[in-house]
Amino acid sequence: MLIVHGRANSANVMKVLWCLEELGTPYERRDAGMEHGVVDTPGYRAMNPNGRIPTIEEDGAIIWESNSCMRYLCLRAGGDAGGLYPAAPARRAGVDRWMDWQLSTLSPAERNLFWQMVRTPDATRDMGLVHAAVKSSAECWAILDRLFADGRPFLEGDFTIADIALGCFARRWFGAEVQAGQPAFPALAAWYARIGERPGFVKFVAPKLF
Ligand SMILES: N[C@@H](CCC(=O)N[C@@H](CS)C(=O)NCC(=O)O)C(=O)O
Repeated sequence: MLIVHGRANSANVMKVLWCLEELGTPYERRDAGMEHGVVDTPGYRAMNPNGRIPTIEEDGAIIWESNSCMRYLCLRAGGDAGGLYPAAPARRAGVDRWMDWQLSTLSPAERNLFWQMVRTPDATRDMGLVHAAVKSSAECWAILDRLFADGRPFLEGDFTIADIALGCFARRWFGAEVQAGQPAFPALAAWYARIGERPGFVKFVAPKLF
């Protein structure tokens, strides 16, 4: 049985759970991280020396880094994983670049928006950090808003794991929990509504952020 280690309210774990749902792959999830602990135990560190979540464990294979986890799930499904991870080099690289961009560019830009608005008590919230994060992440989301203005339904045309990776962080941008003067991005919002119809999003990403 494939095991996913990680609490379900982590955006990076959500990616993996949504991907598993798209693939129809059976799995077991075990809580780890934050109030659940586990990540600092020697056993967990032996699997994932970063002490971060998610980690996937299957038949001796250990995979961490959420985007690598999704790639693994698609590769083990075979072919192009029902279109989730296209096989043609240029199309696959097109998907990969958005996943790398999410990790390297979008997430650091957006991080304080989520942490300050959702995980920091009102009394200690630093609105300066919130506004800086709105500004820096708006620059990222504006790139996607311009991309979707050409009418494409998903990032690379058809729905792929790049939409999952970005969709989990779009949840923070559009979430009622983090409204803090963000600009409206109509083409981006239309994409967000499209991915919002997918059962994996409804089940794992749509619930209230905490
Ligand atoms: N780049 C990593 C980031 C992993 C990460 O930072 N995960 C967070 C949760 S989203 C974490 O482990 N937080 C510590 C904890 O939950 O104890 C990935 O994409 O998997």
